[in-house]
Amino acid sequence: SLISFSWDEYLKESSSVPAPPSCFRQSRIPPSNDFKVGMKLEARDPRNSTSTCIATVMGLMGARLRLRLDGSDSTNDFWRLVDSADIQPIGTCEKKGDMLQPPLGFRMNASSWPMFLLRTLNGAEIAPATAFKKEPLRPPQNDFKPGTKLEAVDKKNPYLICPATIGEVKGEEVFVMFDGWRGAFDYWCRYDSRDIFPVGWCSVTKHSLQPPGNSITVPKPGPTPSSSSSSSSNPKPPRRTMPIPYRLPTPLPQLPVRKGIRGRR
Ligand code: MLY
Repeated sequence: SLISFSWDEYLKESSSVPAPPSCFRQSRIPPSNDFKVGMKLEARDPRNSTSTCIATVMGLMGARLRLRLDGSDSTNDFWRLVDSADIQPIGTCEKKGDMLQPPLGFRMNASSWPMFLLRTLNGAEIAPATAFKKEPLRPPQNDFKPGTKLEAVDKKNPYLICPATIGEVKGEEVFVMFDGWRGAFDYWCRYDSRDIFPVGWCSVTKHSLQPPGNSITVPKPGPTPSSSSSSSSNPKPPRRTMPIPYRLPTPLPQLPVRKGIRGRR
C-alpha cells in the first residue's frame, strides 16, 4: 500500500530506538523560518571558509535555506539552517572591520568585484536581523550510541533529509548510515554536526523526509556459534546494509528507460 513513511511503525518493525534529542546540536524547539526567497545576507563561502560573501536565498524548506553566493553559478548552491553560525545579516562583516569577498570561482574578473558588490546590493531585499537565530550550544560530549536512529542530510544530495542509523561512535565522531541504501551514502561526521537531527525534526519543522531505501538489511557478520560468546550485556549491534549476491542473466534483458531515474544523482 502507498502510505507515507511513519517513524512510529518503522521503529517498531526494526525494534530500534531514536538517539536522544540531547545528543544533537539542535534547538529543543526548532527555530521558525522567517526568511523569504530573494532575500540577501552574508554567508561563509563553503569552498573557502575564511571568506564572507553576499548570498541570496534561492529556496526554503523547514528551518533550512537554499543559498547561492552572488557572483557564483547555480551549480554551487548550498543549504544552511536559519540558526547556522555560517550566516549573518548584511553589514555584520563590515562592523567587524572585515571585507566582503567575491566567492571562489567569481565569474567576472577580480577588478570588477567592487562594482559588482554595489550593483548586487542596490535595491536588494535585505534579510532582517530578526530572521537569524542564535546557534544552539554543542552538547558537552558525544553521547551517541550505535544502533540508534536519527534524521540526516544526504551530503551527496543535500536538499534531502533521510532516516539513518548511528553505525559507530569514535571519539568526537559518529558514522551515519542511511537506512536501505547499502552504505553508498554513509559518512563520518562530528557528533555536533548541524546536518544530523533527532527523529521527528522534519515533521515538526515541515521539512520533507525521504523514506528509507529499499535495499534489505542483513545482520553484520558476528561471532559464530562455535566461538565462545563473551558479550551478553552489550547493546544490540547495528545492522549494516549489504548488497544481495546475484548473478547477471545472459543475455542481459533490455530494461525500459525510466524518466527521472537515469542520470539523477
Ligand atoms: N540520485 C539518486 C538519489 C539517491 C538518494 C539517496 N539518499 C536518499 C540516501 C537517485 O535518483 O536514486
